[in-house]
Amino acid sequence: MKLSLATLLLPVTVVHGYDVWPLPTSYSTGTSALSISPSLTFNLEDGTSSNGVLTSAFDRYSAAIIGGMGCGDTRSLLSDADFPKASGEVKACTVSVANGREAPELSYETDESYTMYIGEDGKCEIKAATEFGVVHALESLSHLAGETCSISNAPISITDSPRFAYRGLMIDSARHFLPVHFIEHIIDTMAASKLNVLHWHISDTESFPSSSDLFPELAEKGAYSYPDASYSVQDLKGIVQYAYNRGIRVMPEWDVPGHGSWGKGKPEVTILDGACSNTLDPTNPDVYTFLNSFLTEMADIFPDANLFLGGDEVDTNCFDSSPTVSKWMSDNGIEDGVALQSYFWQQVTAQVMPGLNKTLGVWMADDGIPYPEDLPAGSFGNVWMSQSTMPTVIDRGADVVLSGPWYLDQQQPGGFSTYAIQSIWQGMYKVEPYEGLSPSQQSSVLGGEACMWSEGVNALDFDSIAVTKAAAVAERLWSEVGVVDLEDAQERLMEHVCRLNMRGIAAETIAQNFCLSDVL
Ligand code: CP6
Repeated sequence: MKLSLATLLLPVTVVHGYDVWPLPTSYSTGTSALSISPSLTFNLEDGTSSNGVLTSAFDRYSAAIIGGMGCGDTRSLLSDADFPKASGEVKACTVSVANGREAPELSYETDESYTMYIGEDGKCEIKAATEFGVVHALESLSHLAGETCSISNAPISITDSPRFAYRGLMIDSARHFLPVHFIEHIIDTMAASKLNVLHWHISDTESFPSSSDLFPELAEKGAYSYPDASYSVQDLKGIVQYAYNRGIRVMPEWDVPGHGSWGKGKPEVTILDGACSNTLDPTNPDVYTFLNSFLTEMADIFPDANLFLGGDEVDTNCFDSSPTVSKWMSDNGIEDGVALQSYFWQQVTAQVMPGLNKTLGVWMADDGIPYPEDLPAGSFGNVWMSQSTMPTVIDRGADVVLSGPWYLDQQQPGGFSTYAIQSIWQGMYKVEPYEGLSPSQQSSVLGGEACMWSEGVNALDFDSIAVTKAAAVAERLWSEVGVVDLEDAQERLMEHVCRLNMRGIAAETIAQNFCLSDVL
């Protein structure tokens, strides 16, 4: 969506007083207005060395801030009355990174904190421990600058860092294919709300879009359409790099042993004589050597420390309906399908994970399957059903990520009193990940994740269904525990939605207001 500037000749009232979403840890503002120079630059302080993350962030954000309305030529489109009298001009921001690195690492240990000061005279200073803190600071600056290339509330002093290190969005490219440029767009929407883990549910029963050099037949035969609806190895690497430059980790998921479409390209590893052709055969030793080879190749493409392998919703009838699997189970003293899943995960732990050097993540349902006891020490469970199962999962030995309350695609049938989005975003915003946990249990919570299952969603309705709600979750995971005032959040979220809309992101609006995107 390309927004035209010419329509700003319309008599619009430019609203000043932009806030930052999610709300920073500590945030003080004044009442002085500043203009932002159309030649705004970012200058590295002596001793801070430049690298790709910083230079690409400077390019993006100077373009976003200056390319916003009200700078240079476009400023003349607005009337002077739209700008409070500026007490100074922001011409340059000095940026310093305490622990600058050539290729900074993105992990739970990454220090994402930053401070930013903008004085009444236009002085601008950004300080961060790592390059990714600078990325967050620049995002915040772009919020403060709004769409008018000016700042209304100097002096501004921000000290900011996230509450949780894992702030995820899950996307599903198996039910509907999501083109590469659209995944980059999703990454932009994540950066706008400081989400930092893209959990990519790449494949499922419906399709297998990711390519592999070792096993090309997986995508050739498993994609909805090959190569059009597939990701080349180069595409996968490009998405990882795109996300990295924005401080976002990409955690890939190939769901096993169920929820798969391995059978289209490699039928020999699936259950061939049972009811479920989408299910890997846990009794076949070749399955583990195959997974090891495939995942070793993928580990190189996706450098993230986490690897997600699903484990959810295996129908035990998939095993019972197969004569060969049933016979193997009785020969080997494995009582039922639940015990066979335990066996599967024990083999993955013994044969697949060693050498990959990855932390394993799985979905953990209310029944606890896959059991933490069957997984490598240090594995984590994504709690996708009831939040009340968190203490049980933690006590059984897993770290946890909470996603159950945050299923973005679960639209509810509505009544007449209010728009569904109101109750949905507020319900999601109110969730407290530590609820019901003792202090020691709390230390096992890595964070949370909003999930966009895509059976009923494609790239065209993705933004409107996911982005506003994901922004609400993002504030819960970034801001302090006490940031719970719904009225205050509503005001700021409306402004954030307007900001996203101005950027060409079709986030769902939450209440009546005027946004410049309406007249563009
Ligand atoms: N696909 C996969 C899904 C779901 C899961 N795994 C799912 C189940 C219930 C709801 C929403 C999504 N569609 N592979 C469960 C983690 Cl309500």
